[in-house]
Amino acid sequence: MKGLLFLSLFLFLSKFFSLANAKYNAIFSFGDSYADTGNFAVLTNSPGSPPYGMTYFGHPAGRSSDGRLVIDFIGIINFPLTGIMFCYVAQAFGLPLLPPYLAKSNNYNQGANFAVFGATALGSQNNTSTKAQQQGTSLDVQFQWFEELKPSLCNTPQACNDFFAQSLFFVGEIGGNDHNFMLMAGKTVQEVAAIVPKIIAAISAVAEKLINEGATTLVVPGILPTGCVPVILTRFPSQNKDDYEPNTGCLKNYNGLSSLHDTLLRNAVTDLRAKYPQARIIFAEYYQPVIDFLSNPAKFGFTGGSLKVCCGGGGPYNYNFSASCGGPGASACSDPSTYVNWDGVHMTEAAFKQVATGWLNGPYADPPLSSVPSYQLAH
Ligand SMILES: *[C@@H]1O[C@H](CO)[C@@H](O)[C@H](O)[C@H]1NC(C)=O
Ligand SMILES: *[C@@H]1O[C@H](CO)[C@@H](O)[C@H](O)[C@H]1NC(C)=O
Ligand SMILES: CC(=O)N[C@H]1CO[C@H](CO)[C@@H](O)[C@@H]1O
Repeated sequence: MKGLLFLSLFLFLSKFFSLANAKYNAIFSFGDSYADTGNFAVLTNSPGSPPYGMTYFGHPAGRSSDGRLVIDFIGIINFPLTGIMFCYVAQAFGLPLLPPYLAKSNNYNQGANFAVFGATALGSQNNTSTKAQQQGTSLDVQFQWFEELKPSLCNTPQACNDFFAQSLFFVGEIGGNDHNFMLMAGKTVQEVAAIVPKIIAAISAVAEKLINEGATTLVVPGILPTGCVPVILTRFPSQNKDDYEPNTGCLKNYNGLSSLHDTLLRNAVTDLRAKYPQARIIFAEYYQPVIDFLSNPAKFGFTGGSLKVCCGGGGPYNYNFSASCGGPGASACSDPSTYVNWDGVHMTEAAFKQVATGWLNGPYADPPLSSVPSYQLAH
């Protein structure tokens, strides 16, 4: 019964995403809570609290949303056969679709997720993001985990080259926490802007290391429009109407910071493409989809809430620093699929799904994933 259900779901999704050529043999993902499918849950020995996971899993499932993340949707369509099984197993046992590396599951032959809630792009050598440093989960650490895993995946340089040439790599979303932690700690937009080139250099360095390991297909996502994040809107309210974008209600100068990040990251991707012509590097966006959702929520089905969060504890954006989602004093809206934002920082499954579709078929990725030949053997 369940198997049948997921078979139909799969058939629906494959049609939906029109992915006839899904041929990657593995997915490797680096990033923060936007991509974490259970690593932080292992670190804290807890999958999270209800109502996280309420929409898809029916229980907290180590993800910062009510359901699946972008990587979950893309994972399903890229494993056409095992996707059914993964889905089924995931549903039955609360396991993630893409196994989190820290869970030390025995089999990472079809990929691993190194992303961790709270992770930053900058490592401990740069004292800007104290929270994630303490956690020891920054992007450079995640790359070390990849290196640790490698011997179990392939054992000669040629075998590794071949294996990674047929794999899909996600380098992010990462860097959003570097911005947010510094802003919340009291650094000004100008001060953070001065550190953005370092953040980009850290992301680009890991993408380059992966290419040198044999990766030929990489997705490098940008960050969210920080000025649209309910936590930032709540923490930095302005009396001046001009500080807000008229079409979205987001804070202009914080969005400017995110635009700077994305512009520099795009430039870094352009440089990598020039340096490594054999690599297909996709720049994927969170910025534009969020702006689109907020500019015209009804068009995307977000009739319940755009800037107002689904799961919160009151206040103008339903985000309350003393009553956040999963804790006392907060509760979820009745239909998360009609909201863009889940908990003040993260998106709902419904929003993630539309972002995933936009990465696969456009317009939110350059080039769209479905237009990239699924893999190319390295020489
Ligand atoms: C790193 O940052 C923390 C918190 O801002 C500060 O207390 C500490 O002195 C800093 N360490 C160095 C080496 O700058
Ligand atoms: C925020 O949460 C606290 C603790 O539950 C509550 O006392 C307060 O009224 C809430 N604020 C708003 C604006 O709802
Ligand atoms: C990862 C990263 O950005 N590291 C930098 C930290 O800061 C030092 C000194 O400014 C740089 O040399 C590193 O490249």
